Amino acid sequence: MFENLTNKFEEVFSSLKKAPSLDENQVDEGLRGIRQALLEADVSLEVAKDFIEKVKPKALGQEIIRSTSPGDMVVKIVYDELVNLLGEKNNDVNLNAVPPVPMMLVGLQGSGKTTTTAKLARYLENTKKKKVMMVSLDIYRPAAQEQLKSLGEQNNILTLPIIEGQQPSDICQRAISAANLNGADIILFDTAGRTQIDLQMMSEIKQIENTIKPAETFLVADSLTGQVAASVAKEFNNTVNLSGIILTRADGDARGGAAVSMKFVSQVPIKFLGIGEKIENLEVFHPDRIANRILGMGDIVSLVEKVHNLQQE
Ligand SMILES: Nc1nc2c(ncn2[C@@H]2O[C@H](COP(=O)(O)OP(=O)(O)O)[C@@H](O)[C@H]2O)c(=O)[nH]1
Ligand SMILES: [Mg+2]
Repeated sequence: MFENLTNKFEEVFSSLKKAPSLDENQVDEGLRGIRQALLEADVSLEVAKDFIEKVKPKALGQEIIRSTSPGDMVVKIVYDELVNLLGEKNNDVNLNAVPPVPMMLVGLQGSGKTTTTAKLARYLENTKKKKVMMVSLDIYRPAAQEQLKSLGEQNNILTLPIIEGQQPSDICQRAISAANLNGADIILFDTAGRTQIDLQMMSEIKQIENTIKPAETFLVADSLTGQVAASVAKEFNNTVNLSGIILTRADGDARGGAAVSMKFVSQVPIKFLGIGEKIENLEVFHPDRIANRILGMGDIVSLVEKVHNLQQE
């Protein structure tokens, strides 16, 4: 992920770092390169503009330009702003509710909801040591409920038995009693998507939200759709109270624009990345580590220390 962005940033930074001193023109040129890199990654114009506006006055500060290592200091400023843009820190999954803790996954059709439901169940069982029950509310697509059932069977995760023809609100009620009976700590509700946002889907997920009162509502969004993913999140967040984004297909996304824009555009933080089709291919999203990866510098920590030392001098 982020290969393109990383290559561009490396280009910009290598010329900035080579310069023994920096003037305003050189900083400007570097910032133009960064802006271009963001736009090519399919970050929205608004996000790119805001980013540059935040970096610029800091990078042009006298203490930076006059320092002995101005290039490194600019890298540090860009790194800090990138961490901010990505969401500062990861807020862990909220388990702070009376069990069985309800959580729901929403999103467009094909975004990866059902696969991600199983990945998340695996994560919560392995990492949080919780017993999870998975429930499909996708009554529209043939075989959607069976898809979740077989993921459960393959991976030894509890699912709610299917009753044909039952409506989502009744399935929700049945799930809560079944989870209580089975001693499940968490219920994951996989919902039905549409190819595009429509009123019916929105009113259905709103109803589910009212019924189950989820501790977490995750939007599952396809990283490959770039800016669109971020605006889809914004729209969903107008209807339901999204608590986090799970960005899927990050494994195939060389551009990474969705990851970079998501928080800014939708106001919702990314909590996980889907990085493959397998059940274990779910990664907790840490903005600082991702910023590190984007800037392509394995040793940003030592760079930060170096800058810190320079500032002490
Ligand atoms: N490469 C990759 N494929 C994924 C990822 N997440 C889901 N998929 C695939 O996307 C397709 C649609 O997933 P599905 O869970 O059925 O989507 P849903 O319609 O939202 O429930 C399946 O073929 C999944 O294997 C991911 O993180 N990486
Ligand atoms: Mg599905």
